Amino acid sequence: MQRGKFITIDGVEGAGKSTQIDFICSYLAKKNINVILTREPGGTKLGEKIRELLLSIDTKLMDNDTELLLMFAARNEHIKTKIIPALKRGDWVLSDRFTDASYAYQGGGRGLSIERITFLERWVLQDFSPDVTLLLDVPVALGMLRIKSRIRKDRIELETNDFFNRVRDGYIKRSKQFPERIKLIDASQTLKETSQQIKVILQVL
Ligand code: T5A
Repeated sequence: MQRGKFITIDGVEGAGKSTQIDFICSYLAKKNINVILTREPGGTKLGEKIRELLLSIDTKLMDNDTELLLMFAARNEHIKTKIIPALKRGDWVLSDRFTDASYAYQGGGRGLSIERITFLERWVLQDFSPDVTLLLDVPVALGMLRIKSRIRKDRIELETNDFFNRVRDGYIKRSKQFPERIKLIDASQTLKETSQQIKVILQVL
């Protein structure tokens, strides 16, 4: 049985991940590829409970280290009980966000030490990594404009534009560090143009 491919999609708020996920799923379905759609934080029963804690505005004053550890606790469960078993079955897995988000949000946004994040990454992932990461890049102001009409914002969405600019810088830094895996996509283009950039990447996977 051939191992499935692991694709992750990431980016700042309002970059258009959810919208492009629909495109990717239908593209892969046309190729008769069975894809499991999942997300982080979350993706498992336990992980979804951790997601609630992480995103609820009731936990506004969460310590930054607690936030990082909860992200990795959910990720550990996600990888071991869902992602790796699916890949071993030969299914493809598409995750809405993954470890790069911890580097961008907790590293870039919160200013936590990159060494500490790398330590957790090695502990939880060992040598496991996505086959490809689609990084949807959009100026923060445009992303915010796209989600402006949302009535209820989660704990992280309530952060400042300065925070999200640091997150964006964190993602760009990651893409320069891992240019083979992380594909930078200009998501400020129209939906169709953005999908076209993604299609070109999927065609050679
Ligand atoms: N987090 C996560 C961490 O801090 N650390 C971690 O390790 C991890 C894994 C999770 C939160 O957790 C944080 C990051 C996040 O803050 P989430 O569920 O991923 O949250 O949710 P969001 O990032 O908030 O995702 P959004 O749903 O807000 O953004 P999307 O999915 O990028 O945007 P989408 O597709 O809903 O699009 C937003 C709007 O823009 C329009 C769409 O139609 C929609 O209305 N749009 C476009 N309009 C014009 N042109 C385009 N090209 C467009 N693309 C989308």
